[in-house]
Amino acid sequence: MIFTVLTLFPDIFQSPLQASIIKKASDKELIRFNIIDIRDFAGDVHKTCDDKPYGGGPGMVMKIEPIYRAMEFVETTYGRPRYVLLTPQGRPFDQATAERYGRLAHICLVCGRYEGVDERVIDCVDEEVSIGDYVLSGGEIPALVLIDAISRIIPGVVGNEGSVVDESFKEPLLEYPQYTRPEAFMGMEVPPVLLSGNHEEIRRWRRKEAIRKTLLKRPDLMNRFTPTEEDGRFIREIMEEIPG
Ligand code: 6GU
Repeated sequence: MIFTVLTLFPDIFQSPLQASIIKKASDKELIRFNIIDIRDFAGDVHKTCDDKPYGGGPGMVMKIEPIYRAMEFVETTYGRPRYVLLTPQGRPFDQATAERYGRLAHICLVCGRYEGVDERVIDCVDEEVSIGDYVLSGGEIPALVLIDAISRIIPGVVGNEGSVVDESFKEPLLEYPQYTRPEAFMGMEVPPVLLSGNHEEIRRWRRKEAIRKTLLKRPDLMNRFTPTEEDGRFIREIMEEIPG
């Protein structure tokens, strides 16, 4: 899969894409990055990419022309990708969206700046995405968030294929608690069931604790959860275990 990024700050992408899972995946050519500096497509000697808003008001607006020229360049080189503009006005990014993007051959992430882009850019892209309801200075960090979430869905990117399935929000539960050595640290002990070697008991414990964590920390996720008969028993047990 190809990730093209259109940005005024290509430097932001250097280290995050050269470490860990993403680095390994691009070494294996499972993913490929094409970080394009929008400024290279500015028409004037000053390489102007933003300007004052028509009608007045504070802040600067990203100009359409350099972005449009960069898109033309992308299309002559690779054909038309799916264009996604990163903006706080976009649809909230979630795991289902990551999975949909993971099936694309080529996605082009257009990084807007917080103050905004010329509205006509929005008409040129396929969709607008936000990563949450808070203010960031630009779409660069959101683009990296998408790249990470999408990459790990691509077969072969995450070493252990099983761990991808387990972490997936397909089952809208938080992960069960994990422990590793030592068995006891500063008086804090690993739950004995995990040392028992009884795989069925471990499975049941993990399932119940995943449900407990979700109920306590992210009760909103329970709306998308269809409990099995066993899950229903766990939920009732957890409710009875809560004091008061
Ligand atoms: Cl995609 N862009 C900006 N500038 N701020 C954001 C965002 C995107 N998502 C959340 N906040």
